[in-house]
Parts: sequence; C-alpha cells; structure tokens
Amino acid sequence: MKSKYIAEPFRIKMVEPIKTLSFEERLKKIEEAHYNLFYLDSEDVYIDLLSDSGTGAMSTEQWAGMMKGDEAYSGSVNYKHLVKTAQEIFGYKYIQPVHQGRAAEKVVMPIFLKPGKYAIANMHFDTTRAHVEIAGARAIDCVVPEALDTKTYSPFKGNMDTKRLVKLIEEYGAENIGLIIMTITNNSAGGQPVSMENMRETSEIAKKYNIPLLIDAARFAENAYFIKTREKGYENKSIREIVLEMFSYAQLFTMSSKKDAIVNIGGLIGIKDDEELYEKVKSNTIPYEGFISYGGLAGRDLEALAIGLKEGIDFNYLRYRIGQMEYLASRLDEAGIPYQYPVGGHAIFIDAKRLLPHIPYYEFPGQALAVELYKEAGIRGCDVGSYMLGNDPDTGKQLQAEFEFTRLAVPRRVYTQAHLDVIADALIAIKERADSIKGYKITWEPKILRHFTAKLKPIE
Ligand code: P70
Repeated sequence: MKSKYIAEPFRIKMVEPIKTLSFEERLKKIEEAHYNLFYLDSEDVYIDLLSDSGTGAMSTEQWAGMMKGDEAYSGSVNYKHLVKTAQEIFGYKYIQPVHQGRAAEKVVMPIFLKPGKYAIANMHFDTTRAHVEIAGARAIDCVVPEALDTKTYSPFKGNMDTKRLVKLIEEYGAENIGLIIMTITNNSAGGQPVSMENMRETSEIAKKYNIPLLIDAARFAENAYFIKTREKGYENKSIREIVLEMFSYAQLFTMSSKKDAIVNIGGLIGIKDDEELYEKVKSNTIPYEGFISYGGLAGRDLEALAIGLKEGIDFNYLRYRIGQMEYLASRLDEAGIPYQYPVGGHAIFIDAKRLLPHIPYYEFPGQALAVELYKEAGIRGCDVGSYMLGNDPDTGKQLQAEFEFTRLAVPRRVYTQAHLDVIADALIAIKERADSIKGYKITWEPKILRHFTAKLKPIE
C-alpha cells in the first residue's frame, strides 16, 4: 500500500536550479567519469543521492547564526554555545569539535588501537574501517543475522550480534579488543536502527570485559526516532530522553555532524567523563585539526552546528524525514523492487544482488545499478557493496561484501515528493531491462577507500 507522504514542516524560501541533460549527454558524461559517479560534476546530476552527508538545507535560524560567527582563534562565543548545547543533548562532560566525522576517527582511533588490536562493531562504515586499519588494527563486523535477509521485516536490523560479540572477545582475548563500536544508525546494513535493549546489552558486555564502547553517532537522531516508534516502552518518551539514554551506555562518541545535525561541514567527539581521555583527544586535535575551541571549523560553522543539533532532534522534523523514506519505499513495494526492508533512515538501499542476479560480486552489481540510474534519469547514487569494500589489506584479494546495495541517500530538507516519484519511476524502468545490464571491472584503483577514485569499465 502506498504510504502517506508527510507534508514538509517548513516552506521554501530559496531555490537552487537543477538541470536535466539528454540521455546521450549522460552516456558521454558517465563514460568520461570512468563509470565512477564521484567523478561526475554535480551540475550534470539531476537528483543527487550520492550522500546525505553535508548536503542538507540549513534553516533560516542556522543561516542567521552564521552571521554571528565569532572568528577569534581561541575561546569563541560559538564554541561555548556548541559545547553547552552538545553537553545538554548527549549528557557528556567533554565535547571537542572537529571538521568532520573522519577527523574525529583520526583523532580517536590511535588512542585505543595499534597493531595486534581489534575493533569490533555492529558494522564499520568505510572511513571508520579505514582509520582502524591506519592505526594498524583490524576491524571485525558483528551485525545480527537478520540484517542479511533483506526481504524479511525486523525492526532493528542494525543491532550488534551480542552472542557472537562475546565469542569474538573470548576468541581474540579481551585485552586485544581496543574498542567496541556501535554505529547508529547502522549505515552499511542499510541505515538500520539499533534498539535501546541492544545498546544496553552491548554496554554490559563491554563493561564486563573492560573494553571501551564508542558510538559512531552520525545518525543518532534518526536512530532515536526508530526507537520511539518501534521499541516497546519508548512510545511516550521524547527524542531528547531517548538520546540521553542511548549515550549513557557508551564512554565516548565520534560524530559526523554533516548528517543528523544538518550542517554542510562539522564533526564532534564526545567523552562522557574521562578527563585523561579528554587530554589525549586534545593533544591529537591540536596538531591535526587546530586549536580546541575551533577544531578545523570556522566560528560560523560551530554556530550552525549548535543550532542544527537541536533542529535534528525535533520530532515533527524526524517524522517528515522518515516519512519521505517510507513513501519512496512504498512506491518500490508496489513495483516489486527489492531493497533492504524495512527502509532505513537516511537512504534506501536497493538490493542489487536480487535485482541483477546475473552479475557476480566481483563485477559489482551495486555499482552497475548506480551507473544505470544515472543513465536512466540523471540520478546519482553509490555502491555499498563489494566495490566499496575493496581488497583484503593482508592478501590484496577482492573481498566479498555481505550485501550488494545501490544506496540512494536522501539529503535532508532538499527534495520534494515529485522528486521521489522520479526516483521510483526510474527504478521501475530499469527493472524492465535488468537482464541486459552488464557488470564492471576496475581499470585503476588506489590502496585505501578506492570507491571514491577508482576507474572502471563495463564488461562487454
Ligand atoms: C555517507 C558518508 C560518513 C560517515 C558515516 C558513519 C556512520 C562516519 C562517517 C564519516 C560518507 C560517504 C559515503 C559514500 C559517498 C559519499 C560520502 N558517511 N561514520 O554518505 O564522516 O564523512 O563526516 O568524515 O556514515 O554515508 P565524514
């Protein structure tokens, strides 16, 4: 059944024209981009679903806040506003701004990880995995098995498999596990939420073995919304109360604020109460990111972030936001297009393994579908599958990902219902000719995070 579209809780004051190229022009552009959508000029994209990161529309309040930027090198007013706001929302004593999520990872990971150590996460996102590996450690994913079955409903497919977590800790030795990481929502599993119960259980295990628990908090507000609407006992709690409880279970968080805090640039590190850890974080922040009171951001960015943190946890906003995803998903249901079900918070993850069963993982079905969507309608998504996962750091062999997704990430407060219909119609058209779509091979790739810059060509 078609899900009702929840009307925007805002009106539009400023518009940004976008253009459509012809089909022939798009074919030429994608060939010139070596079939890597990151190489496309944004001008040549009609609906840009490459990422929900840094692509949201700021509010009048946020833009007004930008004018109040205090650009002092040290102790800016905006820094104080941001720290106070974040302390209230997360209930943590120490807050360190950085320029984006991976900067937070770069600062934090080497404090806990080194060669011989492991990080275990419900799932590592690509930059998180990269920083675990750059620190010399190894990353282990430990998501619940329900996540692997994209067809069947389960309310919290982002959860940690806590039984397996205990086994892994016993097997590798607690002293060798540098960090347990909870990514909320679980991006790589399809923007799937983690339940409060699972956060609690994971935190008890971490405590028992004396391993620090870190939240990768990019989409914390969407996760809180799912807890409120899906988990028993939380229906009458406010998003604020839910957020406070979620963070109470961890010792620290890293956050890309470019997602749920609706800013174009920004990140945070939060530390519950460990002063010694805060000292270490400061010592790494100063050489990597800049002085502690700006952390790689301008004063105006800190202000926009302080305001965005509050807007991102507004229930009516979140209801509209998740409502958009549910509407798009319901259009795909009508057409029988497979995706990670139920739809995630920030993106719909089309199950390319099922839509293009004739393309094996090493010919990158998720990437093939992403290219096809661009050709079809100028829509830019990205592969979240074996193409993104890359090669084993020890053997150099192509790894097989659990999923072969084409991720269509929806920027916040940017696209309308009609845009969502264009996306659904394009996927329906592609489904009709799915058999004729070919796989890809890589002609050049870098060592780390290859999906951003690798070059590909279709296999004839
Ligand atoms: C995305 C972006 C970033 C991210 C994340 C989680 C759970 C940390 C970070 C790093 C990155 C991306 C991926 C594909 C295409 C474009 C961009 N996720 N943890 O879109 O944060 O980007 O601020 O350094 O999802 O999911 P940052």
